[in-house]
Amino acid sequence: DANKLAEQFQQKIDADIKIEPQDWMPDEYRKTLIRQISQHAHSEIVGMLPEGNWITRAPSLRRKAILLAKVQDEAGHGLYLYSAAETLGITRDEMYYQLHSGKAKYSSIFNYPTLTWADMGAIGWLVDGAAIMNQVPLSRCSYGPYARAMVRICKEESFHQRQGFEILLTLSKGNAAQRKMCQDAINRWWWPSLMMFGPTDNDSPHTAQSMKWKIKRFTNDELRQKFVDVCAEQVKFLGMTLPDKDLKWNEERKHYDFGPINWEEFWNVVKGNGPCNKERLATRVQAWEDGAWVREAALAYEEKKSARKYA
Ligand code: FAQ
Repeated sequence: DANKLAEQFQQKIDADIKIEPQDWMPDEYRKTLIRQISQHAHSEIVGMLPEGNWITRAPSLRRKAILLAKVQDEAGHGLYLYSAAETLGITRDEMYYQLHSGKAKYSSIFNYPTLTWADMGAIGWLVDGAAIMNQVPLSRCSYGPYARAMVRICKEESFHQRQGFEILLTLSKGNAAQRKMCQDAINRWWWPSLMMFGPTDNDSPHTAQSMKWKIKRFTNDELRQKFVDVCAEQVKFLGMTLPDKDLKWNEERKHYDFGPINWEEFWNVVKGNGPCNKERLATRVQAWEDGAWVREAALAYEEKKSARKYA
């Protein structure tokens, strides 16, 4: 019966046995994964837009080629993740519909503008840095297809993170204007990056259950703290600072203390009222509509081909 199945399911999870698409799973487990994986996929797709803004304005051919490759990687991650979500019984069209109609969430971070070239560095260092901190544990999550997708994605994210740090390192050794640009980008991206980890554990409705199911291996606050600890050290190599007067090593906790996060700003962005929410969504919808003829042509070609086969 249902209770017995649920019990056996939890035993598998406790024994670190992966759950695969054909296995029995509780409805809520399936729903949670569809929610998280589709949001993650949407984030990769919308996440191409802030950087896409700089492809035509990259300062050199080398920088342009690297940025183009990075943005292409993100498209790949999105498609990979949509495939993982499809194994749970949702169609890609349904997920696209959810995104384009504004119903689906995607990471708050991609609703901020990219004002200067230094933002490409800050996104790589901080946004990809935060993404890796969150995604490495996901490669051990209980759902097989999601865990396996994370392995390759994390390898590529590590490269993205380094390229971002290298952009900032170059700027940090430049002239006064370049150093100022570098610090300004760090100042603007720091707090939104901390918000990527989600609300504090007390305000996170999904964390407790997702930890039990080993979808999450660490809580939002645990991952955020690890990220702060890493960045507080890395920023020293740039000779820059993080915009937090309360950032201070706590010898007792063996962690950095940090200042309060503006949760009002966070929820405001999540609800659709961030600086670029409307622009991002409109750009995605436009791209979808502009691509309609390609999808139609591909379908027509496929139909012709299969008609020929059976004629
Ligand atoms: N933005 O109870 P929790 C990338 C929502 S990296 C918007 O804590 P959960 C790579 C949450 O969905 C970015 N919404 O939820 C890249 C929930 O709403 P719901 C993507 C947020 O799921 C780099 C509600 O708040 N990474 O794309 C955010 O247990 C550079 C309550 O929250 C992933 O998606 C937020 N920041 O924990 C690309 C990683 N935080 O669904 C381009 C996978 C929370 O009830 C350039 N996801 N919410 O309506 C996760 O690990 C989790 O879903 C969390 C949230 C940790 C994000």
